[in-house]
Amino acid sequence: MSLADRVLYPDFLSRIVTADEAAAMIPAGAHVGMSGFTGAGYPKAVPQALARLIQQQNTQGKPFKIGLWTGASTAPELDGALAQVDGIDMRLPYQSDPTCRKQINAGQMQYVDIHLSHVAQFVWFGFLGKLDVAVVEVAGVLPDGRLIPSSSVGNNKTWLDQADKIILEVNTWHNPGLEGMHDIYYGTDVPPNRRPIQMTEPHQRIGEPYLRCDPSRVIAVVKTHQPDRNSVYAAPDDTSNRIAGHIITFLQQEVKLGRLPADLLPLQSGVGNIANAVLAGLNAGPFENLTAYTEVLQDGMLDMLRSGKLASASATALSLSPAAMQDFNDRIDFYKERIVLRPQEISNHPELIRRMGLIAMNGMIEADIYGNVNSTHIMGSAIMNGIGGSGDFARNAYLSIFMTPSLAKDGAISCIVPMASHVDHTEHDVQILVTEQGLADLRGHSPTQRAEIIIEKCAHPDFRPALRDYLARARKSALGQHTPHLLGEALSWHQKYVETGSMR
Ligand code: 0RQ
Repeated sequence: MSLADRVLYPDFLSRIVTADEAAAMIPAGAHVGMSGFTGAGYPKAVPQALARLIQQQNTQGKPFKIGLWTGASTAPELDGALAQVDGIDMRLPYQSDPTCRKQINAGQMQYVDIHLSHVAQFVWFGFLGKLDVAVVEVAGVLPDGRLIPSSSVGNNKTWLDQADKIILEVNTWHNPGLEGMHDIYYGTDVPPNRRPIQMTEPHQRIGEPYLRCDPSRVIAVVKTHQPDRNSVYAAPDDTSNRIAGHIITFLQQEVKLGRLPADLLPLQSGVGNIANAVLAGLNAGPFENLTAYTEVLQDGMLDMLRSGKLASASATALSLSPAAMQDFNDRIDFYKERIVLRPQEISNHPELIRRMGLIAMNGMIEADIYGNVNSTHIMGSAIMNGIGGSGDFARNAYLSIFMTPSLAKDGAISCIVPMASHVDHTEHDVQILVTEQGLADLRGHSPTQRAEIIIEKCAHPDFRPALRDYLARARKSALGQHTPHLLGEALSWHQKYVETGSMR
């Protein structure tokens, strides 16, 4: 399909340029808002052209860096390409790229890890400074200049509204059938002008299918024809199946107790292999007519939509394997009736999450015996990915579940530790912890009661004696007995790992 079939706004035809020409319009030091969320809907040609330009400038001794803002993680063509040429000064709000991660952890790139629902409002409030350029991938342009979003929405509405200059990447690889799947809400405002968001059901449409765009700020239109990153998920293994099993048994009990309806409440499922495996478990499980109000649609969600277990799903982005992407394209009309893609400020909105009463299920790196959860840092100092939307959901959900295998790195690390080496979700936001060993229901329990439950239900048997011993000694000698800790020892497991490569 040619670009002229996708760009129906006549004025834009004269603004079609190569990716290199478009990249040359981005000045050094600019704040650049790019589309992209969990490897979907990110610009592909312009960032790579910008990386080439930056490399050229660097070899001439002219350092060139940008501030890079996105929806969430992107892909090697964006984060990877720009990080490899040392072209990112400041990155926000979420990344999962190996080169970025390396640079951040080497102290060579500044990284501001922000709740994903906060990004748009931070920009309107002016907390992040002025947005100079938006580079946004779209699936097409309507005759009146409005834009058909592609495989993610993320912060694109905000970038288009706020940026001085706009570069559009029109990706002809995307299925034209995407048109109509999105719901872009234009009713948000800044305090004191905020009004309630009138949504009560996950599948409800409250906006319009297109992104608005002031054509006078569009400085370039670039063609791409490339698929998204589309990474493969690991097949569920014994550990993830056991985690899924514990969650399903727990949800069944909650239904029996009358604390959940038979078709549950809208599901939110985080990123990663474990989260995807839990969806596979739910697909084989007893619940029917489920809904999802989540951030990312993974393979597992498509499987559930096809089987009919899931009636509908709302998200801000797709994050599919190549096979699932193919299926999505083959049955786009089926999926379009059941999927709504929204801006991340709406998919992750605390007001809506609280009102609809979500069941939030997110991965974690470690939890401590009192239920504080670390989702982002290895050994308290090295970033893994970022908090993403996990905090938006965990604090406001009806049920907030965190899950992990009980061991990491071939058993060298216990994911249940005396004190978390970094805290993203405090004990107040964590209701349920799950490992393959079992499920700890922490609701209504004091810190010491929680510690006993977490150690017995979630810790690996190899590490239980040492955790019991720590708790027992802390109960004898800690300054306070509300949350007893041995301060000189609380992080010694991490220190031992740093020094010896094992917590054992
Ligand atoms: O590293 O691949 O180098 O071995 O962490 O761990 O077990 O593969 O788990 O893919 O589910 O990711 C928390 C990172 C889990 C993810 C996290 C190492 C482990 C491996 C990954 P290797 P697994 P998952 C909405 C929700 C924050 C954002 C979020 C995440 C790697 O879920 O980024 O929730 N969450 N967003 O070896 C040292 C430990 C470890 C450890 C695991 N205790 N110590 N290393 N690892 N536990 C979506 C968005 O917001 C976009």
